[in-house]
Amino acid sequence: MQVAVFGRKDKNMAVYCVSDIHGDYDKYQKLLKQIHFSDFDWLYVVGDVIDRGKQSVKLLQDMMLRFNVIPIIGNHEYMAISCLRFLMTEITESSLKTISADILQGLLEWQREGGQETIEEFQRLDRDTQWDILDYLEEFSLYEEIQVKGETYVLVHAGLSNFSVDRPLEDYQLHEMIFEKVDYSKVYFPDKYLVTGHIPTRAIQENPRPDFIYKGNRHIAIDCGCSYGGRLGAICLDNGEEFYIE
Ligand SMILES: [Mn+2]
Repeated sequence: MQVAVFGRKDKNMAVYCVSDIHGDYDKYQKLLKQIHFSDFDWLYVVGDVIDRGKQSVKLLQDMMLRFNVIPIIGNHEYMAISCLRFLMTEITESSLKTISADILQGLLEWQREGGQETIEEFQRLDRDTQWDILDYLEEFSLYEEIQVKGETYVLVHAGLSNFSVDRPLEDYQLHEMIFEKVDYSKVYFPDKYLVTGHIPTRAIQENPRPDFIYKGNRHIAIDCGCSYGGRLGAICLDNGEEFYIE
């Protein structure tokens, strides 16, 4: 994957990261307003756009119209893709026979994790729009590596399982990047920052500020617990400024 380099062409542009919005369209819109998000800026959404909240589809539909909002896959998108792909195929006698235990298990798990709200919203769409949403989800990146003002950031939803500093990022499998939490007590890359969501910062032992962005050991953890009564947090990578929507 090519490393996007920012901060050279336009000194007014800024690069922001947010994660775990979980269908809270209103907080997302308030955030865009608070950061004065313009066509010169970039917003990386580091996974878990959907589920739990009531406006996941509305949120996706806004994101997909913006060339400068870059989505990275989270475990919730991964669950949704396999379930929606199944639900979109017509239920015929032959396909009913082929419902595997894996698919049923996947549907139950997605429902338990807050997928029901997303399914209900999805069902209200016409067929073409449903396919558009599914196509969009399938376009999410697995990770992004970017340079901002000379610093390098690796953006990945959950972490890097089976980590080795010499292992190229493109070598990691999906399940190694979206499920297991990172070890915040460990520095992964001595010369890069690891930007992750997935674990609300209130659950990070080393974090003195629950529900605020956590920085330490070259980690930047940005899930401020939006879907758990916390807040939506975002960081500007150009200057480290933090933004919060209550
Ligand atoms: Mn997650």
